[in-house]
Amino acid sequence: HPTTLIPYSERIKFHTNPTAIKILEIMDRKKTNLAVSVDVNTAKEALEVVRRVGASVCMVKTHCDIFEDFTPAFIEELVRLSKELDFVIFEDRKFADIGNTVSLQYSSGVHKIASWADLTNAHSVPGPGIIAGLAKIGQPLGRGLLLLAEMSSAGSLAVGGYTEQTFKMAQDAGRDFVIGFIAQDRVDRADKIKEGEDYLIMSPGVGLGKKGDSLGQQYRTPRECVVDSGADVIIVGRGIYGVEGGEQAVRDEAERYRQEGWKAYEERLGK
Ligand code: 5BU
Repeated sequence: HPTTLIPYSERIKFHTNPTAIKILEIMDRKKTNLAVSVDVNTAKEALEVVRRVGASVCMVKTHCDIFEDFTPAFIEELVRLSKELDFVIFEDRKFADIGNTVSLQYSSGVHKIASWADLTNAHSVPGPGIIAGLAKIGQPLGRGLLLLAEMSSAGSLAVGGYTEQTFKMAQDAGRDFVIGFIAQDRVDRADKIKEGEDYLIMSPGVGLGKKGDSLGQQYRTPRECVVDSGADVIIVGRGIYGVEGGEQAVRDEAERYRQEGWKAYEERLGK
């Protein structure tokens, strides 16, 4: 796939969205294509994980509705850390409703996601109105959107024609807000992308140990994702924050995944 042969830094020129540009700049500057997912029960623990892994990542991924102690103060600290440690914040909200509803869910309620998350994502199942509804809120703020073209879980229905039409929906929406996909492969197929288009492919379901969990999650190694499947960003949750051995072990594990992901990226560039 042609995109996978271009260094992250040289892909900046294909983008107009400020969040896409920021992600590529950070990846190049910190030599990392690692995103850590902090799916712990409390905001307090999440901040502890972020302080440990922040230096090794280009992105921190949240599910803010998991935290039982969610407050605006948590967001303030997370945003402060994102500046201090140089990463973007991705709220993995997986919006899935009509445009009007998602624009309210994105801007309002307890979480006010658009006010702090650089990046969020959406299912394509409702049709292009979901992109328009989110863009109305997020685009003026410079936020970015990923569409869910595939999932890492066993038996996912986001395959084949669904995946292809999700790609087409992103392409039709233009390049200013939709910056890429959550996927397991290069869903922006070489025969479908147009001159000057560049999409970021982010893959969850990454682990160096286990091959899955008891609830359908499936893991591949960083090398399988980045070299074999052409992913640009690898997303790791339990493989990093769940490691036994305390604070230093989490730091070390994040660094191990960063190195694995970067080594795979260099291999794919032919370095
Ligand atoms: P894990 O602990 O590395 O299995 O966590 C993976 C994270 O990525 C978790 O937050 C999921 O909600 C998220 N995820 C995923 O695992 N697979 C997908 O296809 C998508 C998101 Br989309």
